[in-house]
Amino acid sequence: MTIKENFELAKQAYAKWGVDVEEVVEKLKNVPISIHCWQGDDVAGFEVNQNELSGGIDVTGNYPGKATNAEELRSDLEKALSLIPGKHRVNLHAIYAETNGEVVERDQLEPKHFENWVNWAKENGLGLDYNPTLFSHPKADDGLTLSHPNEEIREFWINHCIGSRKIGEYFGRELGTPALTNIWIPDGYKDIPSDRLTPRKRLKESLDKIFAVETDKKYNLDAVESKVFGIGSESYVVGSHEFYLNYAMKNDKLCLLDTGHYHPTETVSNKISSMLLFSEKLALHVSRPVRWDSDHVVILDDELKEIALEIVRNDALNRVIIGLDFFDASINRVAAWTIGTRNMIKALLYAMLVPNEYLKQLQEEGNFTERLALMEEFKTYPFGAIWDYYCEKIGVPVRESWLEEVKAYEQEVLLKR
Ligand code: RNT
Ligand code: ZN
Repeated sequence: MTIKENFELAKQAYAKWGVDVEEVVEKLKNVPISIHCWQGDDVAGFEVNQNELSGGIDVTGNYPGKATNAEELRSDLEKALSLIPGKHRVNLHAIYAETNGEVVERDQLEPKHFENWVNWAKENGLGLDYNPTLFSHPKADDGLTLSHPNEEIREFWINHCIGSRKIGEYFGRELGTPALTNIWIPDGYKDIPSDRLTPRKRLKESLDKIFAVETDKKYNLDAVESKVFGIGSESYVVGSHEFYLNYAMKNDKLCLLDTGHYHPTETVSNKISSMLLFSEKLALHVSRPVRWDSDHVVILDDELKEIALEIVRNDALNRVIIGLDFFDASINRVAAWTIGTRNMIKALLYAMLVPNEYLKQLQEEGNFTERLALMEEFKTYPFGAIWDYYCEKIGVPVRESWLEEVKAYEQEVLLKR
């Protein structure tokens, strides 16, 4: 049976439940995923004076072939993008600036240092997102940045964040799609603090200064990302969930929820509906924590499907900005991007193929037997046939055939580095 024949059969199975598969496929094409550039080089960046990765995050593995400069990283991204259906975005960090061998301090970075990225994004029809980098830097060595007791250090990072928002605005203006500029800081303490309030007060003041500078919302959207703990900040993180949730609500900023940044039995899928009731937009870092915030490659697990279902069934595809955040150096990095991003898209497709309105109705009627029965049955509906058809229609490799391309790229490009 051909992919098309399989698709036709599957289409009938879904049509029985009122799901218009052709419509779903058209809709899915327009959902962008923000692909994080940092999977390609283990969050190293290309600063002239490169610092070791810090901030309580860690990349393990030494798979050969990581990108060592911006051209290599773009080439690797292009390879991955050619294997991923749809039009997407690339998420950059300040450490990916191109300064022509010149040392440029982070608070001095300007749009011109990202010109190559912007030209490349234009050529490839991509949107860009951005992040100031408040780690892997001598001024972050104390584990404190925007909440540091030393005013000079705080000022440095405040200026970096202001400059970053201007770079985000530049991306948005050039590319005709607003950039999400997301602030994540590592600030926290290894051991039990004697004062939780003062650092949070300083973080609040720093953020106020950062956002006092206006950027155009048409081009730049500001987000803040919370965390529960990091390596070396096990006992206390200044920018906790409650901190940023309140800050974002009061100051009209976006909350960014990273799926690895909550207590182990808490799920981001269960937070989305509450967030959507109180803010217009919400941002995600979809990741996969294994026992800790380990940033494993995203797989098509129950939580990923549940996140997708919450976005789709609440009609929030235009309100939830979906970004990825994982970094695995123990496998081929182009494959890591491809696997994780294809899975995110697969999860959205899966969610779009469920008769969500009918299932909602069952719940309203108190018919929990049928709700459970159908939710379980839909798990084995022929969604793979629709996925294969989608890949074929868009012109990316079907099923595992993308792997051959990654293997060839590894031989021809990655292993020669
Ligand atoms: C760290 C945060 C943050 C980083 C990236 C590199 O725990 O998740 O988003 O992973 O900014
Ligand atoms: Zn994150």
